[in-house]
Amino acid sequence: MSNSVLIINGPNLNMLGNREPEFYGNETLADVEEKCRICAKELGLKIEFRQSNGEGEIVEWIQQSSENFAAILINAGAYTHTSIAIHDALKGSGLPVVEVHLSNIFQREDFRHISYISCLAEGVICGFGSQGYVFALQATAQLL
Ligand code: CA2
Repeated sequence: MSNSVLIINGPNLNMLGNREPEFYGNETLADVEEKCRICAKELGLKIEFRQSNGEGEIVEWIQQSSENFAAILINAGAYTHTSIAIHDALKGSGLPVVEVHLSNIFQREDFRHISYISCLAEGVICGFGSQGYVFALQATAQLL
């Protein structure tokens, strides 16, 4: 448990590889998961990799996370920019949080410049595509 990381992917990330490769690359979410599994093994971490399009489901996962995980790595997708519920759940979990985004949200529309997660995250990685998940796992390993 002390080396277990919950990786949460939010809405539409199940569509990766299908559209908008200029922002999100050509890899599918399964490819990103595989990359994380290889990296986690090297780092001695256990991962649980999940995706949901539902805000409530993500909140429930976070509420239950402290029982089984030592840290949360999250790409909350568009909920990053809207969800006080996910913010509150993350805060309540008491776990260290690392925020990741495939695209550089600061090069994009103004509404993507706001994150309700960044203020409680240990750190934020964005703009490096799927490699950002690897950087985020490395950072998480350091934190743990
Ligand atoms: O850059 C990121 O990782 C984002 O979290 C991705 C979200 C976006 O809303 C955030 O602002 C930044 C979008 C998830 C992927 O959406 C897709 C939609 C259609 C096709 C492929 C992916």
